[in-house]
Amino acid sequence: MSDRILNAELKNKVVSAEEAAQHVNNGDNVGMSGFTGAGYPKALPTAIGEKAKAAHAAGEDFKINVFTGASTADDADGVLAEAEAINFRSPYNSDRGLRNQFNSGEAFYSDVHLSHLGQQVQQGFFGDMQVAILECTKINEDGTIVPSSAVGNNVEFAAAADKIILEVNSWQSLDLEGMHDVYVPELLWDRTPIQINRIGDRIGNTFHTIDLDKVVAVVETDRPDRNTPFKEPDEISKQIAANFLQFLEDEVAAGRLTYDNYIMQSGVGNVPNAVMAGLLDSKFENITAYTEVIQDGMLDLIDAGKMTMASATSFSLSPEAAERMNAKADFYRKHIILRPQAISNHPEVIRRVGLIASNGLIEADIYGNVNSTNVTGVKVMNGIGGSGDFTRNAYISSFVTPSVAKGGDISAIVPFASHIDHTEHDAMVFVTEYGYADLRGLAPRQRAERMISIAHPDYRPLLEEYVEAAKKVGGHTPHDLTQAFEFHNRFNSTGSMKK
Ligand code: 0RQ
Repeated sequence: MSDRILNAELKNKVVSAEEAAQHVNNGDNVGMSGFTGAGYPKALPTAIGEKAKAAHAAGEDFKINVFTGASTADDADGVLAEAEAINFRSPYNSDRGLRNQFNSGEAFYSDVHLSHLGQQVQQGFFGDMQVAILECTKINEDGTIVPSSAVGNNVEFAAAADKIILEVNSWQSLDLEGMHDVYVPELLWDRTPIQINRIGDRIGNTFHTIDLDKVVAVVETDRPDRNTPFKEPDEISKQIAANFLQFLEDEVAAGRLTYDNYIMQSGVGNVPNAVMAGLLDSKFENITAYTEVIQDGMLDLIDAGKMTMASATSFSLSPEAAERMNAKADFYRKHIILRPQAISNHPEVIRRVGLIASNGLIEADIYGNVNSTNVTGVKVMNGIGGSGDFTRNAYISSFVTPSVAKGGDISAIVPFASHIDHTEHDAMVFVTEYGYADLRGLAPRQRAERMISIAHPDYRPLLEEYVEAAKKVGGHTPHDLTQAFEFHNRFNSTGSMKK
Protein backbone atom coordinates (compact mmCIF):
# COMPACT_ATOMS: atom_id res chain seq x y z
CA MET A 1 0.00 0.00 0.00
CA SER A 2 1.12 3.52 -0.75
CA ASP A 3 3.01 5.40 1.96
CA ARG A 4 0.92 8.43 1.00
CA ILE A 5 -2.01 7.38 3.23
CA LEU A 6 -0.86 8.34 6.70
CA ASN A 7 -4.22 8.28 8.47
CA ALA A 8 -4.98 4.90 10.07
CA GLU A 9 -8.75 5.15 9.72
CA LEU A 10 -8.58 5.93 6.02
CA LYS A 11 -5.90 3.27 5.43
CA ASN A 12 -8.53 0.74 6.46
CA LYS A 13 -10.85 2.01 3.77
CA VAL A 14 -8.56 1.24 0.82
CA VAL A 15 -10.43 -0.86 -1.75
CA SER A 16 -10.35 -1.48 -5.50
CA ALA A 17 -12.00 0.99 -7.86
CA GLU A 18 -14.66 -1.65 -8.67
CA GLU A 19 -15.58 -1.98 -4.99
CA ALA A 20 -15.63 1.79 -4.54
CA ALA A 21 -17.92 2.14 -7.56
CA GLN A 22 -20.58 0.15 -5.69
CA HIS A 23 -21.25 3.35 -3.73
CA VAL A 24 -22.36 5.12 -6.91
CA ASN A 25 -25.96 4.44 -7.95
CA ASN A 26 -28.22 5.16 -10.88
CA GLY A 27 -29.49 8.75 -10.77
CA ASP A 28 -26.82 9.98 -8.32
CA ASN A 29 -25.41 13.49 -8.42
CA VAL A 30 -21.66 12.91 -8.45
CA GLY A 31 -19.11 15.69 -7.88
CA MET A 32 -15.64 15.02 -9.25
CA SER A 33 -12.35 16.83 -8.79
CA GLY A 34 -10.58 17.96 -11.94
CA PHE A 35 -10.07 21.03 -14.09
CA THR A 36 -8.75 21.33 -17.68
CA GLY A 37 -7.27 17.86 -17.76
CA ALA A 38 -5.62 17.96 -14.33
CA GLY A 39 -6.52 16.49 -10.95
CA TYR A 40 -9.53 14.44 -12.11
CA PRO A 41 -10.18 10.91 -10.75
CA LYS A 42 -8.41 8.34 -12.94
CA ALA A 43 -9.89 5.00 -11.75
CA LEU A 44 -13.47 5.50 -10.53
CA PRO A 45 -14.93 6.80 -13.81
CA THR A 46 -13.82 3.64 -15.66
CA ALA A 47 -15.27 1.46 -12.90
CA ILE A 48 -18.54 3.44 -12.94
CA GLY A 49 -18.61 3.15 -16.75
CA GLU A 50 -18.23 -0.65 -16.48
CA LYS A 51 -21.03 -0.73 -13.93
CA ALA A 52 -23.23 1.27 -16.32
CA LYS A 53 -22.43 -1.03 -19.24
CA ALA A 54 -23.31 -4.12 -17.17
CA ALA A 55 -26.58 -2.52 -16.09
CA HIS A 56 -27.45 -1.54 -19.67
CA ALA A 57 -26.66 -5.09 -20.89
CA ALA A 58 -29.09 -6.39 -18.25
CA GLY A 59 -31.76 -4.00 -19.50
CA GLU A 60 -31.49 -1.70 -16.48
CA ASP A 61 -31.14 2.07 -16.35
CA PHE A 62 -27.83 3.50 -15.17
CA LYS A 63 -26.89 7.12 -15.68
CA ILE A 64 -25.42 9.66 -13.30
CA ASN A 65 -25.26 13.45 -13.17
CA VAL A 66 -21.65 14.63 -13.22
CA PHE A 67 -20.32 17.87 -11.75
CA THR A 68 -16.63 18.78 -12.07
CA GLY A 69 -14.32 21.77 -11.86
CA ALA A 70 -14.01 22.06 -15.66
CA SER A 71 -12.97 19.69 -18.47
CA THR A 72 -11.38 16.35 -17.54
CA ALA A 73 -9.99 13.71 -19.92
CA ASP A 74 -10.57 10.36 -21.64
CA ASP A 75 -10.11 8.61 -18.27
CA ALA A 76 -13.06 10.51 -16.82
CA ASP A 77 -15.61 12.20 -19.14
CA GLY A 78 -14.41 10.06 -22.05
CA VAL A 79 -15.08 6.64 -20.51
CA LEU A 80 -18.36 7.77 -18.94
CA ALA A 81 -19.59 9.19 -22.26
CA GLU A 82 -18.56 6.04 -24.09
CA ALA A 83 -20.56 3.96 -21.59
CA GLU A 84 -23.54 6.31 -22.06
CA ALA A 85 -23.45 6.76 -18.30
CA ILE A 86 -24.00 10.53 -18.15
CA ASN A 87 -27.49 12.00 -17.97
CA PHE A 88 -26.50 15.55 -17.01
CA ARG A 89 -23.17 17.40 -16.85
CA SER A 90 -21.94 20.76 -15.59
CA PRO A 91 -19.80 22.90 -16.05
CA TYR A 92 -17.20 23.22 -18.96
CA ASN A 93 -16.59 20.10 -21.08
CA SER A 94 -14.15 19.48 -23.92
CA ASP A 95 -14.79 15.78 -24.52
CA ARG A 96 -15.92 15.28 -28.13
CA GLY A 97 -18.11 12.23 -27.47
CA LEU A 98 -19.93 13.95 -24.65
CA ARG A 99 -20.28 17.15 -26.72
CA ASN A 100 -21.99 15.07 -29.44
CA GLN A 101 -24.40 13.66 -26.85
CA PHE A 102 -25.28 17.20 -25.69
CA ASN A 103 -25.84 18.32 -29.27
CA SER A 104 -28.03 15.34 -30.14
CA GLY A 105 -30.06 15.73 -26.96
CA GLU A 106 -28.99 12.33 -25.54
CA ALA A 107 -27.41 14.01 -22.52
CA PHE A 108 -28.07 17.34 -20.84
CA TYR A 109 -25.52 20.07 -20.19
CA SER A 110 -25.83 23.20 -18.09
CA ASP A 111 -23.15 25.77 -18.90
CA VAL A 112 -22.51 27.59 -15.63
CA HIS A 113 -19.80 30.20 -14.85
CA LEU A 114 -16.90 28.36 -13.21
CA SER A 115 -16.87 30.58 -10.12
CA HIS A 116 -20.59 29.95 -9.54
CA LEU A 117 -20.98 26.19 -9.72
CA GLY A 118 -19.59 25.19 -6.31
CA GLN A 119 -21.90 27.52 -4.43
CA GLN A 120 -24.88 26.48 -6.55
CA VAL A 121 -24.22 22.81 -5.77
CA GLN A 122 -23.76 23.55 -2.08
CA GLN A 123 -26.99 25.55 -1.96
CA GLY A 124 -28.88 22.64 -3.53
CA PHE A 125 -29.68 24.24 -6.91
CA PHE A 126 -29.21 20.80 -8.49
CA GLY A 127 -30.71 18.74 -5.65
CA ASP A 128 -28.65 16.75 -3.16
CA MET A 129 -25.18 15.47 -4.02
CA GLN A 130 -24.77 11.79 -3.18
CA VAL A 131 -21.06 11.25 -3.86
CA ALA A 132 -17.88 13.32 -4.22
CA ILE A 133 -14.87 11.64 -5.87
CA LEU A 134 -11.70 13.59 -5.22
CA GLU A 135 -8.16 12.96 -6.39
CA CYS A 136 -5.46 13.87 -3.87
CA THR A 137 -1.68 13.73 -3.61
CA LYS A 138 -1.55 12.50 -0.04
CA ILE A 139 -3.65 11.89 3.08
CA ASN A 140 -2.06 13.36 6.20
CA GLU A 141 -1.95 11.61 9.58
CA ASP A 142 -4.81 13.74 10.89
CA GLY A 143 -6.97 12.84 7.86
CA THR A 144 -6.64 16.19 6.10
CA ILE A 145 -5.88 15.81 2.41
CA VAL A 146 -3.32 17.43 0.12
CA PRO A 147 -5.09 18.15 -3.20
CA SER A 148 -3.39 17.23 -6.48
CA SER A 149 -2.91 19.31 -9.63
CA ALA A 150 -6.31 21.03 -9.40
CA VAL A 151 -8.37 22.30 -6.49
CA GLY A 152 -11.49 23.07 -8.54
CA ASN A 153 -14.75 22.60 -6.66
CA ASN A 154 -13.37 20.06 -4.15
CA VAL A 155 -14.31 22.15 -1.12
CA GLU A 156 -17.95 22.60 -2.09
CA PHE A 157 -18.39 19.03 -3.37
CA ALA A 158 -16.91 17.51 -0.19
CA ALA A 159 -19.18 19.71 1.93
CA ALA A 160 -22.30 18.96 -0.11
CA ALA A 161 -21.90 15.21 -0.70
CA ASP A 162 -23.28 12.46 1.56
CA LYS A 163 -20.31 10.17 0.72
CA ILE A 164 -16.71 10.86 -0.28
CA ILE A 165 -14.40 8.58 -2.28
CA LEU A 166 -10.72 9.55 -2.36
CA GLU A 167 -8.27 8.62 -5.10
CA VAL A 168 -4.67 8.91 -3.89
CA ASN A 169 -2.49 9.33 -6.99
CA SER A 170 1.22 8.53 -6.60
CA TRP A 171 2.02 10.08 -10.03
CA GLN A 172 1.42 13.52 -8.49
CA SER A 173 4.54 15.09 -6.97
CA LEU A 174 4.66 15.14 -3.17
CA ASP A 175 6.27 18.56 -3.55
CA LEU A 176 2.89 19.96 -4.58
CA GLU A 177 2.26 20.13 -0.83
CA GLY A 178 2.48 23.79 0.09
CA MET A 179 1.34 25.06 -3.32
CA HIS A 180 -2.37 25.00 -2.47
CA ASP A 181 -4.30 27.69 -0.63
CA VAL A 182 -7.57 26.08 0.39
CA TYR A 183 -9.88 28.80 1.62
CA VAL A 184 -13.40 27.98 2.74
CA PRO A 185 -15.71 31.01 2.57
CA GLU A 186 -18.29 31.43 5.32
CA LEU A 187 -21.69 30.07 4.41
CA LEU A 188 -24.40 32.43 3.21
CA TRP A 189 -25.47 34.87 4.64
CA ASP A 190 -22.44 35.54 6.82
CA ARG A 191 -19.78 36.19 4.21
CA THR A 192 -16.83 38.47 4.88
CA PRO A 193 -14.47 40.06 2.34
CA ILE A 194 -11.90 37.83 0.65
CA GLN A 195 -8.60 39.19 1.88
CA ILE A 196 -6.58 38.78 -1.28
CA ASN A 197 -5.10 42.17 -2.10
CA ARG A 198 -1.99 40.98 -3.92
CA ILE A 199 -1.77 37.98 -6.24
CA GLY A 200 0.54 36.12 -3.84
CA ASP A 201 -1.57 36.57 -0.70
CA ARG A 202 -2.41 33.31 1.05
CA ILE A 203 -5.64 33.19 3.03
CA GLY A 204 -6.31 29.48 3.57
CA ASN A 205 -4.60 26.17 4.34
CA THR A 206 -2.22 24.06 2.31
CA PHE A 207 -4.56 21.11 2.99
CA HIS A 208 -8.28 20.38 2.68
CA THR A 209 -10.17 19.34 5.81
CA ILE A 210 -12.96 16.87 5.10
CA ASP A 211 -15.48 15.01 7.26
CA LEU A 212 -13.78 11.63 7.70
CA ASP A 213 -17.08 9.95 8.57
CA LYS A 214 -18.25 10.61 5.01
CA VAL A 215 -15.32 8.74 3.44
CA VAL A 216 -16.63 5.39 2.22
CA ALA A 217 -13.63 4.30 0.16
CA VAL A 218 -10.03 5.16 -0.69
CA VAL A 219 -8.55 4.04 -4.03
CA GLU A 220 -4.92 4.15 -5.10
CA THR A 221 -3.84 5.17 -8.61
CA ASP A 222 -0.65 6.16 -10.42
CA ARG A 223 -1.92 7.44 -13.76
CA PRO A 224 -0.73 10.79 -15.19
CA ASP A 225 -2.91 13.82 -15.90
CA ARG A 226 -4.08 14.32 -19.49
CA ASN A 227 -1.28 16.71 -20.42
CA THR A 228 -2.00 17.42 -24.08
CA PRO A 229 0.99 18.63 -26.10
CA PHE A 230 0.74 22.20 -27.38
CA LYS A 231 1.10 22.72 -31.09
CA GLU A 232 4.01 24.95 -32.04
CA PRO A 233 2.45 28.40 -32.57
CA ASP A 234 1.71 28.90 -36.29
CA GLU A 235 2.24 32.16 -38.19
CA ILE A 236 -1.30 33.39 -37.49
CA SER A 237 -1.03 32.74 -33.73
CA LYS A 238 2.32 34.56 -33.73
CA GLN A 239 0.78 37.55 -35.52
CA ILE A 240 -2.19 37.67 -33.10
CA ALA A 241 0.26 37.49 -30.20
CA ALA A 242 2.34 40.31 -31.72
CA ASN A 243 -0.79 42.45 -32.09
CA PHE A 244 -1.79 41.74 -28.49
CA LEU A 245 1.68 42.75 -27.30
CA GLN A 246 1.41 45.92 -29.38
CA PHE A 247 -1.85 46.66 -27.59
CA LEU A 248 -0.05 46.27 -24.23
CA GLU A 249 2.75 48.57 -25.42
CA ASP A 250 0.17 51.15 -26.51
CA GLU A 251 -1.47 50.97 -23.08
CA VAL A 252 1.91 51.77 -21.52
CA ALA A 253 2.39 54.66 -23.95
CA ALA A 254 -1.08 55.98 -23.03
CA GLY A 255 -0.23 55.86 -19.31
CA ARG A 256 -2.83 53.22 -18.47
CA LEU A 257 -0.31 50.43 -17.72
CA THR A 258 3.31 50.19 -16.59
CA TYR A 259 5.94 47.66 -17.59
CA ASP A 260 5.96 46.15 -14.10
CA ASN A 261 2.22 46.06 -13.47
CA TYR A 262 0.82 43.66 -16.04
CA ILE A 263 -1.53 41.22 -14.31
CA MET A 264 -2.54 38.51 -16.72
CA GLN A 265 -5.58 36.30 -17.08
CA SER A 266 -5.23 34.00 -19.99
CA GLY A 267 -7.48 31.41 -21.60
CA VAL A 268 -5.90 28.17 -22.75
CA GLY A 269 -4.69 27.37 -26.27
CA ASN A 270 -2.23 28.22 -28.98
CA VAL A 271 -2.69 31.98 -29.09
CA PRO A 272 -2.28 32.54 -25.32
CA ASN A 273 0.85 30.37 -25.45
CA ALA A 274 2.22 32.47 -28.32
CA VAL A 275 1.48 35.62 -26.27
CA MET A 276 3.50 34.21 -23.39
CA ALA A 277 6.37 33.34 -25.71
CA GLY A 278 6.28 36.96 -26.94
CA LEU A 279 6.35 38.27 -23.37
CA LEU A 280 9.65 36.46 -22.80
CA ASP A 281 11.37 38.96 -25.12
CA SER A 282 9.31 41.98 -24.11
CA LYS A 283 9.99 44.90 -21.77
CA PHE A 284 7.40 43.64 -19.28
CA GLU A 285 8.85 42.55 -15.93
CA ASN A 286 7.38 41.28 -12.63
CA ILE A 287 4.42 39.89 -14.53
CA THR A 288 1.83 38.24 -12.33
CA ALA A 289 -1.20 36.15 -13.21
CA TYR A 290 -4.58 35.95 -11.53
CA THR A 291 -6.02 33.29 -13.76
CA GLU A 292 -7.55 29.83 -13.70
CA VAL A 293 -4.97 27.58 -15.37
CA ILE A 294 -1.18 27.41 -15.32
CA GLN A 295 0.11 26.72 -18.83
CA ASP A 296 3.52 25.89 -20.30
CA GLY A 297 4.17 29.52 -21.20
CA MET A 298 3.78 30.58 -17.58
CA LEU A 299 6.39 28.05 -16.42
CA ASP A 300 8.74 29.49 -19.08
CA LEU A 301 8.06 33.02 -17.80
CA ILE A 302 8.71 31.90 -14.21
CA ASP A 303 11.92 30.11 -15.24
CA ALA A 304 13.08 33.28 -17.02
CA GLY A 305 12.37 35.40 -13.92
CA LYS A 306 9.77 37.41 -15.86
CA MET A 307 6.75 36.15 -13.93
CA THR A 308 6.93 36.44 -10.18
CA MET A 309 3.63 34.98 -9.04
CA ALA A 310 0.71 33.10 -10.59
CA SER A 311 -2.58 32.28 -8.89
CA ALA A 312 -4.85 29.67 -10.50
CA THR A 313 -6.91 26.60 -9.68
CA SER A 314 -5.19 23.99 -11.86
CA PHE A 315 -2.54 23.13 -14.42
CA SER A 316 -3.01 22.63 -18.14
CA LEU A 317 0.44 21.45 -19.19
CA SER A 318 2.06 19.53 -22.00
CA PRO A 319 3.64 16.17 -21.03
CA GLU A 320 7.07 17.83 -21.06
CA ALA A 321 5.97 20.70 -18.82
CA ALA A 322 4.15 18.30 -16.47
CA GLU A 323 7.40 16.39 -16.00
CA ARG A 324 9.17 19.69 -15.36
CA MET A 325 6.52 20.60 -12.78
CA ASN A 326 6.81 17.24 -11.03
CA ALA A 327 10.60 17.47 -10.95
CA LYS A 328 10.70 21.08 -9.71
CA ALA A 329 7.44 21.52 -7.78
CA ASP A 330 9.40 22.68 -4.72
CA PHE A 331 10.71 25.59 -6.83
CA TYR A 332 7.42 26.38 -8.59
CA ARG A 333 5.43 26.43 -5.36
CA LYS A 334 7.28 29.65 -4.45
CA HIS A 335 5.70 31.23 -7.53
CA ILE A 336 2.38 29.41 -7.94
CA ILE A 337 -0.71 29.24 -5.73
CA LEU A 338 -3.54 26.81 -6.49
CA ARG A 339 -6.85 27.98 -5.02
CA PRO A 340 -10.44 26.72 -5.15
CA GLN A 341 -12.01 27.92 -8.42
CA ALA A 342 -14.56 29.96 -6.48
CA ILE A 343 -11.56 32.05 -5.35
CA SER A 344 -9.26 31.88 -8.42
CA ASN A 345 -12.21 33.23 -10.45
CA HIS A 346 -13.86 35.36 -7.79
CA PRO A 347 -15.34 38.62 -9.16
CA GLU A 348 -14.46 40.49 -5.97
CA VAL A 349 -10.74 39.74 -6.27
CA ILE A 350 -10.65 40.09 -10.07
CA ARG A 351 -12.15 43.58 -9.81
CA ARG A 352 -9.76 44.54 -6.99
CA VAL A 353 -6.46 43.49 -8.55
CA GLY A 354 -7.07 45.12 -11.95
CA LEU A 355 -6.10 42.44 -14.42
CA ILE A 356 -6.14 42.27 -18.21
CA ALA A 357 -8.31 39.35 -19.31
CA SER A 358 -7.65 37.58 -22.57
CA ASN A 359 -9.81 34.75 -23.91
CA GLY A 360 -10.67 32.96 -27.15
CA LEU A 361 -14.03 33.13 -28.92
CA ILE A 362 -16.19 31.41 -31.51
CA GLU A 363 -17.47 34.68 -33.01
CA ALA A 364 -17.98 38.33 -32.17
CA ASP A 365 -20.38 40.71 -33.82
CA ILE A 366 -19.75 44.15 -35.24
CA TYR A 367 -20.84 45.76 -31.96
CA GLY A 368 -18.67 43.60 -29.69
CA ASN A 369 -21.07 40.94 -28.42
CA VAL A 370 -19.24 37.63 -28.03
CA ASN A 371 -20.24 34.04 -28.62
CA SER A 372 -17.76 31.76 -26.82
CA THR A 373 -19.82 28.62 -26.76
CA ASN A 374 -22.30 27.74 -29.52
CA VAL A 375 -21.30 27.19 -33.16
CA THR A 376 -23.93 28.81 -35.44
CA GLY A 377 -25.87 29.51 -32.29
CA VAL A 378 -26.92 25.91 -31.69
CA LYS A 379 -24.04 23.45 -31.29
CA VAL A 380 -22.17 23.74 -28.06
CA MET A 381 -18.37 23.60 -28.32
CA ASN A 382 -16.90 23.58 -24.79
CA GLY A 383 -18.68 26.10 -22.61
CA ILE A 384 -18.26 29.54 -21.11
CA GLY A 385 -15.63 28.31 -18.66
CA GLY A 386 -14.15 31.15 -16.68
CA SER A 387 -14.36 33.63 -19.53
CA GLY A 388 -17.44 35.30 -18.03
CA ASP A 389 -15.94 35.52 -14.55
CA PHE A 390 -12.96 37.39 -15.95
CA THR A 391 -14.47 39.36 -18.84
CA ARG A 392 -17.16 40.95 -16.72
CA ASN A 393 -14.78 42.02 -13.94
CA ALA A 394 -11.42 42.70 -15.57
CA TYR A 395 -9.75 46.09 -15.69
CA ILE A 396 -9.47 45.53 -19.44
CA SER A 397 -11.19 42.57 -21.09
CA SER A 398 -9.82 41.34 -24.40
CA PHE A 399 -10.53 38.54 -26.86
CA VAL A 400 -7.95 36.98 -29.16
CA THR A 401 -8.95 35.01 -32.24
CA PRO A 402 -7.97 34.13 -35.78
CA SER A 403 -10.17 36.15 -38.16
CA VAL A 404 -11.52 32.98 -39.80
CA ALA A 405 -12.14 29.32 -38.91
CA LYS A 406 -12.53 26.14 -40.99
CA GLY A 407 -10.19 27.16 -43.77
CA GLY A 408 -11.82 30.55 -44.24
CA ASP A 409 -15.43 29.37 -44.52
CA ILE A 410 -16.34 30.91 -41.17
CA SER A 411 -15.72 34.54 -40.25
CA ALA A 412 -15.01 35.22 -36.59
CA ILE A 413 -16.62 38.65 -37.05
CA VAL A 414 -20.29 38.45 -38.00
CA PRO A 415 -23.18 40.93 -38.26
CA PHE A 416 -25.00 39.53 -35.20
CA ALA A 417 -23.56 36.93 -32.84
CA SER A 418 -25.74 33.83 -33.03
CA HIS A 419 -25.41 33.25 -29.27
CA ILE A 420 -24.21 35.79 -26.73
CA ASP A 421 -22.07 34.93 -23.73
CA HIS A 422 -20.37 38.30 -23.21
CA THR A 423 -22.16 41.48 -24.08
CA GLU A 424 -20.89 44.66 -25.70
CA HIS A 425 -20.96 46.16 -22.21
CA ASP A 426 -18.21 43.82 -21.01
CA ALA A 427 -15.97 43.13 -24.00
CA MET A 428 -13.47 45.93 -24.66
CA VAL A 429 -10.66 44.92 -27.01
CA PHE A 430 -10.57 42.38 -29.87
CA VAL A 431 -7.38 41.08 -31.44
CA THR A 432 -6.97 39.17 -34.71
CA GLU A 433 -3.99 38.68 -37.03
CA TYR A 434 -5.07 41.95 -38.72
CA GLY A 435 -4.65 44.15 -35.64
CA TYR A 436 -6.65 45.11 -32.61
CA ALA A 437 -9.99 46.89 -32.26
CA ASP A 438 -10.23 48.95 -29.10
CA LEU A 439 -13.93 49.55 -28.50
CA ARG A 440 -13.57 51.46 -25.25
CA GLY A 441 -15.40 54.74 -25.24
CA LEU A 442 -17.15 54.11 -28.55
CA ALA A 443 -20.83 54.09 -29.51
CA PRO A 444 -22.20 51.15 -31.54
CA ARG A 445 -21.91 52.85 -34.95
CA GLN A 446 -18.25 53.69 -34.19
CA ARG A 447 -17.56 50.20 -32.92
CA ALA A 448 -18.69 48.53 -36.15
CA GLU A 449 -16.00 50.37 -38.12
CA ARG A 450 -13.25 49.19 -35.76
CA MET A 451 -14.48 45.60 -35.72
CA ILE A 452 -14.63 45.43 -39.51
CA SER A 453 -11.05 46.72 -39.71
CA ILE A 454 -9.77 43.52 -38.03
CA ALA A 455 -12.02 41.11 -39.96
CA HIS A 456 -10.52 38.95 -42.72
CA PRO A 457 -10.30 41.01 -45.96
CA ASP A 458 -12.59 38.49 -47.71
CA TYR A 459 -15.36 39.37 -45.27
CA ARG A 460 -14.90 43.12 -44.89
CA PRO A 461 -17.03 44.06 -47.96
CA LEU A 462 -19.82 41.73 -46.80
CA LEU A 463 -19.77 43.27 -43.33
CA GLU A 464 -19.75 46.80 -44.78
CA GLU A 465 -22.67 45.89 -47.02
CA TYR A 466 -24.57 44.67 -43.96
CA VAL A 467 -23.84 47.86 -42.03
CA GLU A 468 -25.21 49.94 -44.89
CA ALA A 469 -28.42 47.89 -44.95
CA ALA A 470 -28.68 48.10 -41.15
CA LYS A 471 -28.22 51.88 -41.17
CA LYS A 472 -31.21 52.14 -43.52
CA VAL A 473 -33.31 50.50 -40.80
CA GLY A 474 -31.65 52.85 -38.33
CA GLY A 475 -31.44 52.87 -34.56
CA HIS A 476 -28.78 53.38 -31.93
CA THR A 477 -27.50 49.87 -32.63
CA PRO A 478 -28.46 49.53 -36.29
CA HIS A 479 -29.62 46.09 -37.39
CA ASP A 480 -31.62 44.73 -40.27
CA LEU A 481 -33.13 41.71 -38.58
CA THR A 482 -34.14 40.16 -41.90
CA GLN A 483 -30.43 39.89 -42.79
CA ALA A 484 -28.71 39.76 -39.39
CA PHE A 485 -28.00 36.01 -39.64
CA GLU A 486 -27.25 35.91 -43.34
CA PHE A 487 -23.64 34.77 -42.68
CA HIS A 488 -24.88 31.84 -40.60
CA ASN A 489 -27.71 30.93 -42.96
CA ARG A 490 -25.31 30.94 -45.90
CA PHE A 491 -22.88 28.72 -43.99
CA ASN A 492 -25.69 26.30 -43.14
CA SER A 493 -26.87 26.06 -46.73
CA THR A 494 -23.59 26.29 -48.70
CA GLY A 495 -20.86 25.37 -46.22
CA SER A 496 -19.33 28.86 -46.35
CA MET A 497 -20.17 32.30 -45.00
CA LYS A 498 -18.75 33.77 -48.23
CA LYS A 499 -21.13 34.87 -50.98
O1 0RQ B 1 -12.03 23.33 -34.23
O2 0RQ B 1 -10.74 21.61 -33.04
O3 0RQ B 1 -12.27 21.00 -34.92
O4 0RQ B 1 -10.16 22.26 -35.38
O5 0RQ B 1 -13.00 25.66 -32.53
O6 0RQ B 1 -10.47 26.76 -32.18
O7 0RQ B 1 -9.01 28.55 -33.13
O8 0RQ B 1 -7.96 26.43 -32.15
O9 0RQ B 1 -9.04 28.24 -30.72
O10 0RQ B 1 -8.55 26.46 -28.98
O11 0RQ B 1 -8.76 28.95 -28.44
O12 0RQ B 1 -10.76 27.60 -29.05
C1 0RQ B 1 -13.80 29.53 -28.27
C2 0RQ B 1 -13.56 27.08 -28.57
C3 0RQ B 1 -11.68 28.64 -29.17
C4 0RQ B 1 -12.23 28.30 -26.75
C5 0RQ B 1 -12.84 28.39 -28.18
C6 0RQ B 1 -13.31 25.83 -33.90
C7 0RQ B 1 -11.96 25.70 -34.59
C8 0RQ B 1 -11.38 24.53 -33.82
C9 0RQ B 1 -10.78 25.53 -31.58
P1 0RQ B 1 -11.25 21.94 -34.42
P2 0RQ B 1 -9.03 27.47 -32.11
P3 0RQ B 1 -9.18 27.78 -29.21
C10 0RQ B 1 -10.20 29.66 -20.06
C11 0RQ B 1 -11.31 30.57 -20.56
C12 0RQ B 1 -14.65 29.44 -24.01
C13 0RQ B 1 -14.15 29.27 -22.61
C14 0RQ B 1 -13.05 30.20 -22.22
C15 0RQ B 1 -13.29 28.18 -25.68
C16 0RQ B 1 -11.85 24.82 -32.40
O13 0RQ B 1 -11.45 29.43 -26.52
O14 0RQ B 1 -13.83 27.12 -25.43
O15 0RQ B 1 -12.78 31.20 -22.86
N1 0RQ B 1 -13.62 29.34 -25.01
N2 0RQ B 1 -12.41 29.87 -21.12
O16 0RQ B 1 -12.10 25.45 -35.95
C17 0RQ B 1 -17.03 26.97 -35.87
C18 0RQ B 1 -16.49 29.17 -35.36
C19 0RQ B 1 -15.31 28.70 -34.74
C20 0RQ B 1 -15.09 27.33 -34.75
C21 0RQ B 1 -13.43 28.33 -33.73
N3 0RQ B 1 -16.79 30.48 -35.40
N4 0RQ B 1 -17.32 28.28 -35.89
N5 0RQ B 1 -15.93 26.46 -35.29
N6 0RQ B 1 -13.92 27.15 -34.11
N7 0RQ B 1 -14.27 29.31 -34.10
C22 0RQ B 1 -10.37 28.16 -20.06
C23 0RQ B 1 -11.45 27.65 -19.13
O17 0RQ B 1 -12.36 28.32 -18.83
C24 0RQ B 1 -11.40 26.28 -18.58
